[in-house]
Amino acid sequence: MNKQLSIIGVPMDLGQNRRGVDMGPSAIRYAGVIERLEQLKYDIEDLGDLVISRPGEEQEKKDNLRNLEEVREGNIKLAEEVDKVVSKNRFPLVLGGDHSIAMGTLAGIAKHYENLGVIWYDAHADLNSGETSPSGNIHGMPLAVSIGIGHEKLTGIHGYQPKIKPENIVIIGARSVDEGERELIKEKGIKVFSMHEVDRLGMSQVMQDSLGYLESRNVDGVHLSLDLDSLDPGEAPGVGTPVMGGFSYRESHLAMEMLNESEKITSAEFVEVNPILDEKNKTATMAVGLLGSLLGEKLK
Ligand code: B3U
Ligand code: MN
Ligand code: MN
Repeated sequence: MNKQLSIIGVPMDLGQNRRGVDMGPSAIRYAGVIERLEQLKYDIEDLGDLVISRPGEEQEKKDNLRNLEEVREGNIKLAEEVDKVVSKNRFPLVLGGDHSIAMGTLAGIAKHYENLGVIWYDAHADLNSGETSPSGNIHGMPLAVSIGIGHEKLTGIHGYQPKIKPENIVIIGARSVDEGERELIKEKGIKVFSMHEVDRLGMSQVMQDSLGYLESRNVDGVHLSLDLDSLDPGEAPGVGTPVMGGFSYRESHLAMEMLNESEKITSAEFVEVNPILDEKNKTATMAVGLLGSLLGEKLK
């Protein structure tokens, strides 16, 4: 694991329609992220939080894309920041914010790799576009945008597209997938470990298979995009779109520990922490604990 790590907070809540997820980076900082990673002997550069502009009075939803201009603008800034971090050979750790910020994170990272792999740890597939989305919320679209599907103002962020190949993606934990997303998964042959597979195989096997799959694709880096709604709402209640039947604390720690052992992860983002919907900062505390395991905390 690259011990030079840079943190970027992204107080973005415009990719969906519940306020509060913009406070995610503060909540994660308050839960002690810096101290936790310093204990693991990381050299940390905290780049603070990006400035995300507020939308006008009217919540615009042209083309079924809520707050398109503001979400685009925030992601352009994020892509530039992340790009600089990777150029300095540092590990980018992005703290959200809603999941729309994965568009900017991946835009900044992927140009540094020939064949980037992505692990999408989420209750959702985030493979919608304005045409298929039931909500018009851009946080349900970043994975589609990153493979080049969606509005040009999003797919074109940071001046190139696509960012990643559909065959280099592994989705883990999906249990709420829309019709258009199912079709896209089938059409593009995207690898998905739904909760069904996790229940049948166990998390250990799923992680082993996920890493094996990415290795067979000859990826030269792996980005982890972790949406806290992948966890069960009982364990992580502070998220905008909770879905029953999610991962336990233990399963998720095991997953993070196995990713750490693999030494394959080259960047990460933790998203969708909403302290307003949370109970005593439980979800941010969960995020910090999982980050600890991802970045090398061990008992022995
Ligand atoms: N698939 C639904 C719901 C959703 C996606 N991502 C989250 N919720 N967090 C949609 O609106 O696209
Ligand atoms: Mn998501
Ligand atoms: Mn989700």
